[in-house]
Amino acid sequence: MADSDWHTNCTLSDIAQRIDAAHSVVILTHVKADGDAVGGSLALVRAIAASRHTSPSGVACPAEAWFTGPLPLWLSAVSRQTKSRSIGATDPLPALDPDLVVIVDTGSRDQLDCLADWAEARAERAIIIDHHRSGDAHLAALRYIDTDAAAVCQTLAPLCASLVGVPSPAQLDESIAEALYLGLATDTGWFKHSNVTPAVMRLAADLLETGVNHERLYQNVEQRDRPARLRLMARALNSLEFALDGACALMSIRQKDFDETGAAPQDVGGLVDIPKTVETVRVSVLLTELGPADKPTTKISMRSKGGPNLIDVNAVAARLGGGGHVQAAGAKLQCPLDEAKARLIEALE
Ligand SMILES: [Mn+2]
Repeated sequence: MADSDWHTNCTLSDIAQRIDAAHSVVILTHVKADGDAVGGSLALVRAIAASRHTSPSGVACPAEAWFTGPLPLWLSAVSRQTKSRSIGATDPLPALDPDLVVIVDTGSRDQLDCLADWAEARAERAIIIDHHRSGDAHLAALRYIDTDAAAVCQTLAPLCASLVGVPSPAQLDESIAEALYLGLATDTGWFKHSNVTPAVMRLAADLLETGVNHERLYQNVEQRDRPARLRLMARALNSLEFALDGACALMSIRQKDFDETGAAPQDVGGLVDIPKTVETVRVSVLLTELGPADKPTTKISMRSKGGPNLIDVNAVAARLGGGGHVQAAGAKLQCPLDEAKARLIEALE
């Protein structure tokens, strides 16, 4: 469900004022947080802590980030003990009732997972900061949505600077800058995608000025695979097939591939991009079979290559009840993998 009120209704300085006035702030983001979600959440907690002259890892820190679903394997390498919690579907909700909720990198009720009801009940004191094209506006009274931003961290950078009282992100503390750089780098495919603009590169340069170590961050985030992930990658590549005269690459991962390789759901991340190296491929699709066997669900991830023949995968995903961005989108279908594949090909055609 997305609504027509999905647009900006406040300024970043309104948001900074609300944050400054709050005694306690909880930052929420989408389930299965990625680099932008984690980076944006950590950057805000650190900036709020810095603005109050407290430690972002201390008990006195007035802000904390809450995550749901599986967390990235690299989280501990970037978290620096910044105040956060991971909340599972069966966990009791935290007793903390903050006076401000900031939702970053999503505005979709479904994406808030087990915190959806909790967040919805606090919409009057919630702020959404996002860059996605659709969302549930009723989740927050204040919304700042910039669909031109490559990453939510691009929007959060000037907000963080304003919170800590510096004129430019180049003057931020390196720990805040690293979190922002993480979001900017990962949402642009480490500065490869079409969303890389002069403003993205200028912000990246400003963040590097603070002492962010690009190579260490890249190693921490992108070069820490377990061997099981490569075994899963081999299964995915082995399933590779082409449709639409080679313009569409399809890979399938079935439940038994997870079982037999020992790979975890988060090991799937990034596999969908691999077939884009084939010249004829305009869209690459990964279908993942999710359990249980009696109620099969298939997750579809799509990535499209830029250029004159661009396929808008957000539009394809929308036809299947999903969404995302022009070049990266997905959907979840309540059907077996082979049926999902047929429906997808039909939608692509
Ligand atoms: Mn993002």
